[in-house]
Amino acid sequence: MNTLRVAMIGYGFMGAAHSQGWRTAPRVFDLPAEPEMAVVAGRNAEAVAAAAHKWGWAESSTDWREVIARHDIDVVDIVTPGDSHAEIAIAALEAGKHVLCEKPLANTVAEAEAMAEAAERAAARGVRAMVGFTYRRVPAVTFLRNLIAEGAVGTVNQVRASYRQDWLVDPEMPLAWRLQREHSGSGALGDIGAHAIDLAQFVTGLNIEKVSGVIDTIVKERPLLDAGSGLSGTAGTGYGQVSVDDVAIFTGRFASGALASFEASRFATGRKNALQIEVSGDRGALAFDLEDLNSVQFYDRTAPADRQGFRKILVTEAEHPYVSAWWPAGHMLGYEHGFSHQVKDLVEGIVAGADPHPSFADGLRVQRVLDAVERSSENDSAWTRVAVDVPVQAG
Ligand code: SOE
Repeated sequence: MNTLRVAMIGYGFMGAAHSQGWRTAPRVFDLPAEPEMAVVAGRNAEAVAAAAHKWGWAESSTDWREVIARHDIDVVDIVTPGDSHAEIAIAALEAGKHVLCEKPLANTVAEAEAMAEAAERAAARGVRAMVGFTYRRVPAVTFLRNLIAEGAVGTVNQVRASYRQDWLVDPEMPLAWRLQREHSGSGALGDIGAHAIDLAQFVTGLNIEKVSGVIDTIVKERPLLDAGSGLSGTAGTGYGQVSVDDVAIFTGRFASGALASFEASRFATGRKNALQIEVSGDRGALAFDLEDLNSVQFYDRTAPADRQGFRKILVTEAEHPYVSAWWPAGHMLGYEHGFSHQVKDLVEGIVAGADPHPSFADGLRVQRVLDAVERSSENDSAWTRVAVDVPVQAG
């Protein structure tokens, strides 16, 4: 069994989630290569050493450039804030390392374009690249996509996609990096709106061609971080400017002509992690809610009139995507399982010599939609075209 020695750059919330995926995937799936958790890199020597010990990485480092240059590293997994994605990913690809990069791909279209070009050059040398829109790998999401591809809803007329959280409703939540444009690129729009955009394009196989939207910042100043908070952002006393959006609301028009409505909010009081999508067609409809992630709701217009109604399909059968490797029917999966599925698909793609979805081209496509929403909001919510059509790669 050949091995794939992995280096993870970053060690925050996504570092914990990705580590769980690297640890668990080889214990659950019969992978064609064995990932080895070789080293995790971060800026604070003591903190990253503690993370390495806790999560099962063999070593820790404070120098990501040195890690990427090592000949004994095959894969680089980037879980840092978006302002370092481009520099790290391009250096890793040019060093011949396969790359998994967290979403959104970058903080700007220019960075995402450079990353997609680097990935294209690297692919010619057999080097793979993938962006971490992990919700594609919730079994219910892949199942929903497969049903749509089989024609279960018929022609897609409308899509409603939203991602609603409420962790910023408290005005005293401190000014962490996700609230600072120089680190995160945008706020709710890029952080969680990117998931809603990718989900809508992935499950329908359709490209968003133009958007009309508005973004807004509700709380414009927040307390600076306490020096010892351990959170990443600006420490100090007093308050600092929030430089990103709290809410993004926009309409999208697919190239097919179908219309979509989107919402990304960190002020949806009571909604904790509600990524939701509903796809409406002429033969039926399908819906998914991350807060009920083991099921889909299906409405079949072709059923006899007295039996039509949204019905819940529990996506826990062995026949459902990814499920057969886990537990018997009805034993449920959780948020963390998508990260094991992500590792499985990445390792299989590397060994097969095929870019696993979503590619950096898919990530660039999402970045262009994010950019178009911001330009629309700056232009009185005028319809704004998404810069370039990049085919949504079949997953
Ligand atoms: C925001 O709080 C966040 O952690 C996003 O950054 C993740 O991408 C999303 O999956 C969960 O919420």
